[in-house]
Amino acid sequence: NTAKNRLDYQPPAYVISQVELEFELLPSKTRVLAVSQLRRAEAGATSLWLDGQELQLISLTVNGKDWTTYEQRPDGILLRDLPEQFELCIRTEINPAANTALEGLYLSNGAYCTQCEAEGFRRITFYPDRPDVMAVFTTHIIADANLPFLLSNGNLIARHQLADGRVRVSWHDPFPKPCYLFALVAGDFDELTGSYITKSGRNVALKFYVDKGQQQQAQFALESLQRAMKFDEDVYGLEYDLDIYMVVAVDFFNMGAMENKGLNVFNSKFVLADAQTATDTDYFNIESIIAHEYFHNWTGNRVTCRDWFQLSLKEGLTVFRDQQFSAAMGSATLCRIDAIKTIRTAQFAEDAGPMAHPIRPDVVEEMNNFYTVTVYDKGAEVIRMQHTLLGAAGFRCGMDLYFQRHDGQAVTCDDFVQAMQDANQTDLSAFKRWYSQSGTPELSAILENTATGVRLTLRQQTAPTKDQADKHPLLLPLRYELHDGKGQIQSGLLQFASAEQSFEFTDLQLPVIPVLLADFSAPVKFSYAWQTDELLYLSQHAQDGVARWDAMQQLWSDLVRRSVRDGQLAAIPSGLLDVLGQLIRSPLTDLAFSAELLTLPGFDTLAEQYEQIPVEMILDALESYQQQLATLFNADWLDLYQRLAPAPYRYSEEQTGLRALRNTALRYLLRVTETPDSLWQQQYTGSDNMTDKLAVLQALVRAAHPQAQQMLQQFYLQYGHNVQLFDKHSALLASLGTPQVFALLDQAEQLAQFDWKNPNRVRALYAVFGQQNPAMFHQADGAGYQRLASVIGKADVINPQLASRLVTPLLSFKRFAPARAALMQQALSQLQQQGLSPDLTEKLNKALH
Ligand code: BAL
Ligand code: ZN
Repeated sequence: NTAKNRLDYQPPAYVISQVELEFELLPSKTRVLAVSQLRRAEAGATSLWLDGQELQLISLTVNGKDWTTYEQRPDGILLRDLPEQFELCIRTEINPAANTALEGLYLSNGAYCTQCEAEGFRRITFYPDRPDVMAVFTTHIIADANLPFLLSNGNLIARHQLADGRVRVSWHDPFPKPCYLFALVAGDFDELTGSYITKSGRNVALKFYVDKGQQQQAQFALESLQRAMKFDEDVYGLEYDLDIYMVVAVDFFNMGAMENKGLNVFNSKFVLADAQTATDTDYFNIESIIAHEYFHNWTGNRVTCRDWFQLSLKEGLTVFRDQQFSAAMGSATLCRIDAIKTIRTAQFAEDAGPMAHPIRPDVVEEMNNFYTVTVYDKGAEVIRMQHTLLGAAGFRCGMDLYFQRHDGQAVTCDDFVQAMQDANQTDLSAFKRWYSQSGTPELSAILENTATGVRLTLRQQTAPTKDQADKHPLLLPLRYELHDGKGQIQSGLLQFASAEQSFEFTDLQLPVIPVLLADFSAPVKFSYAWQTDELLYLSQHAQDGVARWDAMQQLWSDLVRRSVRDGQLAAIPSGLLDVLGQLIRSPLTDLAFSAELLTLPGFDTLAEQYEQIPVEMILDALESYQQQLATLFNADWLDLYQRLAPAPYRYSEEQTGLRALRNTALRYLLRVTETPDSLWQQQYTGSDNMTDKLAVLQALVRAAHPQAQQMLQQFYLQYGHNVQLFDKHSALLASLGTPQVFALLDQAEQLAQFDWKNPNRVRALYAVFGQQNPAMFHQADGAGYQRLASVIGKADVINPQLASRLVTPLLSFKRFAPARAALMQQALSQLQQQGLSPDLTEKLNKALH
């Protein structure tokens, strides 16, 4: 067991002021020279641990002398008898071509690139690979002239032609940084350039590097970056700090993107977009991820994490900031709905499974396993609650103080909350339990009349999780609306911090219809005994858009719950049909919001509401309800579809809304046999954009339409040469809810474009199969579990991070009925027979013991 504990933190024995790196790039024999200036930081220390993995050590000197007092181990070197101050010079050789784990320096389609977070730098050279060692980096890259772009962090300071024909370039990053923010890229790209003038008048060069021929597809990302830079100045007063900001798009990448100082590396699917290859959702994601990585320049890079247990310090905060940005660029309500879906599906599932952990974990074996929805998305909710409690102005004061105190430092989540507290002269100590407690709080409410008004009694409890038995009450900021049903509303913010507490409201008598979690003001499960007509009322009259949507979601989840309980489908109340009919016939001005109101909760959202997940019953109920809505409102759907005429494609809020609602109508229409094929065929062939084409395929797949497979094949033949579209084809295929999917997956693995070494290719098939195809993944004979387990076994040998992410849906086997749980467990146990990476080992040990 290699578990590390948060409380065991020790400051570094030596610190590094400067490091000079020189790379001589060759695919299987890259030479790395690292010259570091070290100084003792811990009194009396004479030894120093340097992390190192998969490195060939060539030489090691201290102050110019060969150093022999060291001990080499499989995971690094322990240097002994060190002076107080010294220059350490290490030469190593590495093999980028053999690096399929995609950590450290590797090759992506012939281009060299790096990924160092969390612990990839140790695969480049021996170094104290920990975020609290911050040094000024100078990087020299020597490569053949066929790699015209040689990039690293900071500013370009030199470029020379060497006598042997090679080129040597030098970069200097004046901002001290931990090695996880180091980056190097070398390749032949197309370059798209732009600029940004900061609020203090500095001109920043913006450069995007993409595969040849794709330059124009980076235009939207470039404009997104400019908007993000402006947003951070306007909202947080934060300006960019180097003369150049570079983004490189690569196809081989484990994550979405990486915020390396001045040189972001992106998964190409989050950079490249045009109407013919990207959907509205892709555009949204690109804008948000470009912003996320940019915002890290302050929240992550200028102020970084002391240790990896503090990951949410930068990730929770930066997700919150990118959510604020997306909300400002489009519809705040829709962005919020998106975020809520993530919490209610993946995050609640994580809390209820074997990997449950607080947003600031206490025990970690493999750090890569903690880049989770809990650290990121629940982490963002925890920041959002502070924003709610302190108000926008108070939160800004806290951020200002945080930067004033900690710029250039590696700090903790406690330091962040301290700054928030001090700037607002308030006490957040009760709130801080959100950082240390895992699990999903369950909140319930009762309303009763008193002599003077209404009493609201709240209760909260958090069930024990795999990692923590004892739970305590949390401070919940609750945005409420109390409706008297006649148009009077009392609204405000409650702070609820004990197991049970009552709040009195005067000038009010029951009946009162409550909204208690407007804007999802705390990441909890909330239950209240609403009547159907009360939810229908809220769906139309709640002031908060999220609450209106939530009322609709609640109506459906109540219906599904009753169907599950009674073993027969509960009838859709006529009032709900009236509201839906009204919406279809005359949608709200916000068309995208209307589309959300007309869409049932997904399987995953519903599943998280059951201790033991009744797979078939949820799927059957959802299927039946959607079929009913399709049939009952057939004429209205058609009418709606025909009224929403598309204009030439542009990515705009208005057009996105129109497409979302029109394609919602299409999904219902394709469930009805009377709908002529010409309707969807026309959309497929006639539309000028990928959003609408793909919507046809999605609708065919979801409706298990007889022509779904044939159309997928046609799509593949027409568009499969483009990797982004190849992945879209894979994802559609993997979500086919019929048993043919198994044979189709086999075929897809054989296609020329498929590559086990490319995480995008593998995820498009198997992350989708495991996470978005509940009917087939959970097929009763266990074929889905077997399939995923065998893929994971294969992937683990190539890329442990990829394998470890794919395993998530199998880990929660205890949530299912015994027969199914046994099949899932069996698939995991078989997998465990194989020698596994530390990544999978940690997860399987937790799940199976
Ligand atoms: N730091 C890893 C990628 C991201 O969260 O931006
Ligand atoms: Zn991030």
